[in-house]
Parts: sequence; structure tokens; C-alpha cells
Amino acid sequence: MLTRIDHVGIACRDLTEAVARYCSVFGLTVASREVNEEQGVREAMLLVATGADEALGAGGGPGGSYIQLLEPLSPDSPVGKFMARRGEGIHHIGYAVTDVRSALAEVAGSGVRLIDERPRHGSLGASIAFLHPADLGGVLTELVEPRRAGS
Ligand code: MC0
Repeated sequence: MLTRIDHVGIACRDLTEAVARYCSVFGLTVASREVNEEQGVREAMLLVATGADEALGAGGGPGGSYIQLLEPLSPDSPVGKFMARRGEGIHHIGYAVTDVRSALAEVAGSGVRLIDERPRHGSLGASIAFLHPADLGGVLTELVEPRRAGS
């Protein structure tokens, strides 16, 4: 079901400062910056690797892998609450899937609780859905169906 690790989501207090730090330490480039009101985050995707078989260039794309830096828009958002409890750090792992709706149906059949019964909008035009950390060893897990190239 999982085709690769799409991104690691990292909660930070100050997105500008975190982007500057990660770019300078690792020589990464920023693939996108977005505000996602529904999710309560301001975020940036930093390109780690392009997809091996997709030759998408420096802008990354559906086959890429990323570090996603997440700054909460408010203290009562998911990332805001997480940071109040645990401070900055790894917030979730996003795995790529080919078809998020069928992946959700398969996961539901295994008994793992779905946070999202239907896909929502994620970074870089992806369709995403979260799975509950309590059923996955304390790891908030995201299924990511990347935007198809050209769409
Ligand atoms: C909370 N918990 C976590 C966690 N957040 N455990 C692991 N990783 C996390 N990130 C745990 C708490 O420690 C607590 O455990 C329990 O969940 C309840 O915590 P809470 O603070 O009362 O929070 P809830 O229950 O209101 O919500 C938790 C839940 C929520 C995971 C359901 O944060 C959620 O719906 N997350 C999915 C949406 C999201 O995170 N969006 C932001 C990224 P104990 O053991 O003390 O009970 S959006 C994004 O990333 C998009 C833009 C994208 O990738 O494209």
C-alpha cells in the first residue's frame, strides 16, 4: 500500500527561522510555502530528493521526498496543541500511496482509527488523510496521494 516516505512533518515555533536553519545546515531548497487554514498551519516543503524515475528537476514533484516544517496558526490547532504538550519536534510521517481512498478503506478494515474518513487538501496539491497515533505506536500517520504530474 505504501510506495515511499513522502515527508516528515516537523513542528516549529518560527517557520522563517526553521526554514533558514534547515536550508543552511543541509543545503535544501524550498519547494513550496503554503498556508492551510483547514489544518491550522503555515508550512514549507523542503526538497530532500526528487523521484528516482520521474526526473522532475529542482522543483520536486509527485515522486519527491520532503521535510515539511509546520508552524501553528493558533494554539488550539493540532500543531499548536502538540507543541504546548511536547515542544518542537517530529509531528507526523507522511507515506505516499497510489490511491488514498482505497488505502483508507484497506486501513479501516485493519481496525486502525481513521482521523479523516475522506481525503482533504494537503501540500503541493496532494490528497491526504490522517490515521490515529494511538493505533500506530504513538506516531501520527498521514497517507498522501500526490498530485499527478500535469494535473
Ligand atoms: C496528539 N497526539 C499525538 C500527536 N498529536 N501523538 C503523536 N503525534 C502527534 N502529532 C496525542 C496526544 O499526545 C494525546 O495522547 C492524544 O493524541 C490527544 O491529544 P490532544 O492534544 O487532546 O489532541 P486531539 O485529540 O484533539 O487531537 C489529536 C489528533 C489531531 C491526532 C486527533 O491532532 C489531529 O486530528 N491531527 C491530524 C491533523 C493535523 O495534525 N494537521 C496538522 C498538519 P495521550 O496519550 O496523552 O492521550 S497538516 C499537514 O501536515 C498538511 C498540510 C500536509 O501534510 O499536507
